[in-house]
Amino acid sequence: MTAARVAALCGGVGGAKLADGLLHTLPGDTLGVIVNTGDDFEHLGLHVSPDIDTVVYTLAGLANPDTGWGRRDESWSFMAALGALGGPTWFRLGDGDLAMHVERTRRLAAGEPLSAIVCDLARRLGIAARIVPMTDARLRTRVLSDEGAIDFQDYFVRRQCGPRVRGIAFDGAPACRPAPGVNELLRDPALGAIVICPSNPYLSIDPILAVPGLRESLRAARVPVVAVSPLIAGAAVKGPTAKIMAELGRPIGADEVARHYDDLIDGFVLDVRDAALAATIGVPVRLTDTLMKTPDDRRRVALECLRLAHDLAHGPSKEPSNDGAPDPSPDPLHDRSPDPLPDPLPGRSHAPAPRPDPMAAAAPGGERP
Ligand code: FO1
Repeated sequence: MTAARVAALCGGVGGAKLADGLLHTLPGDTLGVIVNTGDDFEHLGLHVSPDIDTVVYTLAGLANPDTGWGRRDESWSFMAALGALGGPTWFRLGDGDLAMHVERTRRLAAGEPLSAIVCDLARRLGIAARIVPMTDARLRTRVLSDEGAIDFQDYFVRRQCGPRVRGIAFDGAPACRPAPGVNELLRDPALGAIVICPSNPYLSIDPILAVPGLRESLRAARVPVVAVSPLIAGAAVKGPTAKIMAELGRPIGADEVARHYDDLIDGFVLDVRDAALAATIGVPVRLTDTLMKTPDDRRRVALECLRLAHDLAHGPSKEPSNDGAPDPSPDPLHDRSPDPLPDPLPGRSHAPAPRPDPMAAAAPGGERP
């Protein structure tokens, strides 16, 4: 069987953990990660790309295990010195992390596109996956709150997600194009699956989908698109997903997240604690413990995504899910009732044409071959 490529759409901490699980489950250089840059901002004269850096540090094994963002074994001399001078310290840049922002800013000022810089820095840090910013252009997420429009990092870090959210805007989106590499990943003939990581759907995945053409590329992909729930029993593992759902007047639950991706996904990975919701989700569901505390957890969730994608493309595999629960979708390709997609994409998910198998050469629970 061909070892298929997998493309993942990813935000910060939670998404990066699954990307790491995929990296350590898939063979060789078969993973591509399309990352949100709506959180990027200019701070202290530097271009900061928080989600890109979280993914880079996580896949390089350099991430701070306590925060999920920034670098492990970090020192904070710069922040202390800046604070002593009366400079802004609400957004903490560690000494090692600072090098990333300085170097990226230098290369951007010299005219290199963000995608080329990220690709090179990831290679230098020994990352086998392809990490691609969603766009090289300027798209900025802004939170429309009861206190007015707030820049993303002001909302998320400085205001600790306090203001009540009325809506979310993606400034600059209409003028953006997908970065080089994005469409190549999504249209790769060797692609076997697309995974939407358990990132905040409104703040982290929607900005990616707001890049013109990207949603259409996803819908046109002739491979299964599977999403992983960022909610467990109505609560986010980290971050304000549930709070934002409440403030936007949406029901709070994993089933609502699946509905949010309604026109895009062919399958959904749901936490075992939410098993009762499975019947209300309009696409085949795979149950597992989605909490990713350890590297094994990351690989387990990754494997469940790949198994679901495999089943969607080729029919159910014989392997049981890790939680031992019966497969809730014994024949997912013929079990979509009612079909949530008008299926504008003839052949998608149901295409008889052989596809690369995302399970081929996956390393269940083991190290990368
Ligand atoms: N998040 C915080 O909550 N506080 C910080 O001081 C902070 C600094 C920071 C520095 C570099 C970086 O790449 C990320 C950083 N983050 C910080 C995380 C980040 O701003 C958010 O988690 C994401 O934008 C949301 O995904």
